[in-house]
Amino acid sequence: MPVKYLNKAAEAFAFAAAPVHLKPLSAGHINHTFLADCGAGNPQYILQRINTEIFSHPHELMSNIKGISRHIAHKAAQSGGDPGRMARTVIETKSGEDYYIDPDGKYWRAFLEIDDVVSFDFPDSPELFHKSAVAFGRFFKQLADYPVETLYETIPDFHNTVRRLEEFKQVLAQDKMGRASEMEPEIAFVLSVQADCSYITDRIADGRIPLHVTHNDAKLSNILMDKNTGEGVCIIDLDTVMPGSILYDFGEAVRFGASCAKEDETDLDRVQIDLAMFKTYVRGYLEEVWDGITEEELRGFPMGAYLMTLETGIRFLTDYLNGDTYYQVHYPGQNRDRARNQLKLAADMKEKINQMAEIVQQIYDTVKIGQGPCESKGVI
Ligand code: GN1
Ligand code: MG
Repeated sequence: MPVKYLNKAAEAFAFAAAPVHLKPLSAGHINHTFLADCGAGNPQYILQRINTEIFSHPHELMSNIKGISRHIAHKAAQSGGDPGRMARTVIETKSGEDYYIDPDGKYWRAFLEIDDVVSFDFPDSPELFHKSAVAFGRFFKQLADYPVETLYETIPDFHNTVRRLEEFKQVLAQDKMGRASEMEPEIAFVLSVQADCSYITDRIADGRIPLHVTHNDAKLSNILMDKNTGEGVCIIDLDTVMPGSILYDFGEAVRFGASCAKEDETDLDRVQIDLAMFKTYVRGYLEEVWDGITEEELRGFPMGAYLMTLETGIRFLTDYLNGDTYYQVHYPGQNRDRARNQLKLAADMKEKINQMAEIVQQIYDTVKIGQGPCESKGVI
């Protein structure tokens, strides 16, 4: 379906030249995204219509994104990197605003497109996945001294798994689409593991787990990687950067990238945690963050992976029961398939949680002995 006012929005931004082509990009379940091609010799831009049903305060959203992007650009410059590639550049409208409001009241924004990068929906190799872990580890470190209290909570309780469970129960009680009978095994699974949901929230509440600046949607597909070297260049999709736990980011990355199958795979026999890939991610991530985390956080890594997967499964299931009002679906039943996939993965992680814990501890000890990256120190 054509997106209304796309051309008008494209005209509103201070691009180097008028776009000659606006290409829809399929990435993401939430916003509508386009690549604005401004012709040979000119930069390209990302033009996005913000989903204000979900992000109801776009000015706060843009304030967060500008703040952290400037911070990352500064850190990149300090370490001799190219800030224009390593941080998101927000493009203002011709009248100097961070966003354009179309005649229907919809909000649009634009970013400079970064050249010679690719992103992946699935890690083709352990090397790639390792690089993605390093990229997210760096992101965490770069923002470690960012004033967390200045960030707006763009979606309150975003990773509050207990709240997500409550919402699920409310929607289930209504069963307004009559879909609950079709999802009985999945519903039974969620109800059987509900006591697990408070693992992170309890620890945040009593101070055992600290809040940091976290990405909160730290999946592989949200990293732009250099086409030639494969190194992580820039972390994107900064809408949910908020105060959060490192377990959210570690968990999201594992949920998405350490599964044997993609998030929408319908052959559930293929959906399970790949412990070798899990180990790869743990290694890359700990090589960066090992000296900036507490013992309690380290111990929580396997639960973080399991809970982010369970939470995502609960969210897809809730949306399916509720008539697909949150996530964009490309075919009827996609949220049902996504829910089955994620809940199967969560069940598999729960079974393997002790093995995951052993891997985390072993890698931590190894990284600590080597005081950083394992390979360069000859440790692994
Ligand atoms: C959504 O923006 P996108 O499509 O990358 C969602 C994440 C989910 C993810 C599932 C704001 O991410 O929380 O983990 O789908 N983002 C929002 O792939 O709800
Ligand atoms: Mg997102």
